[in-house]
Amino acid sequence: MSISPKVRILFLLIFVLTLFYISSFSYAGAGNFIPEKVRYEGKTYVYAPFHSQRDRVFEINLDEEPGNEVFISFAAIPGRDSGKEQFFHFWQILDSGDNGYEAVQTERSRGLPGEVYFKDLNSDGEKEIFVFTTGYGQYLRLAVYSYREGRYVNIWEGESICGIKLELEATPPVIKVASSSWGGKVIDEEGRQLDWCFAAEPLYAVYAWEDNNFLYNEQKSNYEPLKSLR
Ligand SMILES: [Ca+2]
Ligand SMILES: [Ca+2]
Repeated sequence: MSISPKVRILFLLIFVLTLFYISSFSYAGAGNFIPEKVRYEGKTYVYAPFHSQRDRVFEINLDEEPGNEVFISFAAIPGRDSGKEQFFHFWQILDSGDNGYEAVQTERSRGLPGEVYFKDLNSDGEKEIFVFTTGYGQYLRLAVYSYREGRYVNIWEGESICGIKLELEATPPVIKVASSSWGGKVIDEEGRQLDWCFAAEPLYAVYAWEDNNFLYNEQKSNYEPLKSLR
């Protein structure tokens, strides 16, 4: 029995499309650590590959047990029945189990994670995690997570449109939240006194590592944030 060329082309087409279908669903981002789906607070979110350039994967030993854990962050959209195109940002900690790496903690983050740092500040053997995110309007946000009683909890969070400095090597480690120096007097190159200019050094509210958290430090600061932000 001979197969007509049209049928052959049809079978070839079905074969190629099947391969394409399988590959498009098995793609799971950087190093295959980024999941295709994530469950968070009872809802399913689907990985959004159009934001893959901002995926983050850090293989790092977070605790004192040998072997790396994996910290990942990525964007995902609500399951297809939500009818919304809104997307959310998540980070996860993966630990190696019997079936390879599995998520042991999933958190939704405000804004897209950028730089992430890890350092054990309270010497309990579990590294603290420092996640910088960018939000709408160029806001830079820093969230600090510490391992407390079995999971990472958010112990400090701050944001600023003027920047945030994280100085983990300082003694004690500090976070400096910048604020525009609106009332600052600035002397320009020709000796004129200006009320404010873009080149002025911003003011800083400084939070120093003390009592297992970053606490507002009046002596180190030249700017006092609202009490609700301390
Ligand atoms: Ca480990
Ligand atoms: Ca620690």
